[in-house]
Amino acid sequence: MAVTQRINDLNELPLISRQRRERVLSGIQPTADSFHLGNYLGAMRHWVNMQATHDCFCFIPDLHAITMAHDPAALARRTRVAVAQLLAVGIDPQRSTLFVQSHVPEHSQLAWVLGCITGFGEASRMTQFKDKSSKGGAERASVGLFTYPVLQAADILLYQADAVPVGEDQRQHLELSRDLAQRFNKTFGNTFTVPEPHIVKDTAKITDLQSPTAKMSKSASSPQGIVNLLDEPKAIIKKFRAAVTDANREVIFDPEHKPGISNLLTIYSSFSGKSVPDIEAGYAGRGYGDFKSELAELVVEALTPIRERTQQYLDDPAQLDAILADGATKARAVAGHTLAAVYERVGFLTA
Ligand code: ATP
Ligand code: LTN
Repeated sequence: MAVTQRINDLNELPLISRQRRERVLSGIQPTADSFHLGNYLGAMRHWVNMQATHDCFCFIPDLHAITMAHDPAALARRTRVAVAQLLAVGIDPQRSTLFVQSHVPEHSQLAWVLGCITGFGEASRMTQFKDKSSKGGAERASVGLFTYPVLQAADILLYQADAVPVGEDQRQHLELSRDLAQRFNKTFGNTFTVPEPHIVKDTAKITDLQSPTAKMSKSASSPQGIVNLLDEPKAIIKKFRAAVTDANREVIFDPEHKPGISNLLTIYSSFSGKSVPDIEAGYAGRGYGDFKSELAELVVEALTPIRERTQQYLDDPAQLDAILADGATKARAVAGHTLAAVYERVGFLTA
């Protein structure tokens, strides 16, 4: 296709349209056999709710999942389980575009271009890289782990996302995505929407039940501190009963002095829909025991249908594949459009 023809097409189909619904995009890595309460309350639940008002893109970043050493069979299994869990919590493939990152080659293609406008020093300041690379010795960290945030920027900018709902740990990566969008726009002409982070303060950092000042994380050392969406009721009850709490016996929200009980209160409030002061009032004078076991019951009640629905999706792999094929087609239509504009603007010849 002639270059002028392509430019005309781009003008007809503005990349950054003012008329469309606000677009949100987010992803969650397939790095465990189950997602956990932090992923659910900090991120996934917001994606589900935003489907009513936004044009949602929701994906599994499997390219990101190979930045650390991984087992190929586990990655394939976890990618399926990840998609099944997203469907089970309420991501609706009719309303949202649900896809797997590696099915859309434009992510890697845009990441290369963005990598060429990212400073080495800028990438070196990413705290997640510092944390993750220090675990195995910085020398042995992969270049992929280093450029991880650039690929993340490509994920976001390809879809012209207005907002990116994530937990607090992703704030710095979003800042980089914004910087790269602005830098590209300034250098090569207006091309990308500059995305806003959407971080819901109350649930932005759910902490580990065993170390209540650390983020609940798939890669945490002790499984006892992580409540998984796919845990059996018995395991959930056991983990809440053993949750580390604080010296006195009052159920009071005070993150600085009582991080354990405050984290449990946040979880309680999210699942019950009750405000923290109402919950505090309900447990006045009753101590931790009742509170913990009633919280465990609430969580079991909420997670049981999610676990059952996940299994139903896993039992029908053909349906899962069809959903993903459809999602990839929808995603590529948008991603291809942005990438064509980028290639044009940086001066690549039309193939
Ligand atoms: P890993 O340990 O493999 O880095 P993770 O458990 O931190 O994984 P991610 O896949 O990195 O999870 O994150 C998926 C989404 O869940 C992101 O939006 C992230 O901000 C959010 N998230 C992860 N952990 C928490 C948490 N403890 N509290 C709130 N949000 C969280
Ligand atoms: N780094 C993210 C996962 C991720 C992501 C994205 C989140 C990859 N690409 C794009 C939002 C938008 C994480 O949650 N650890």
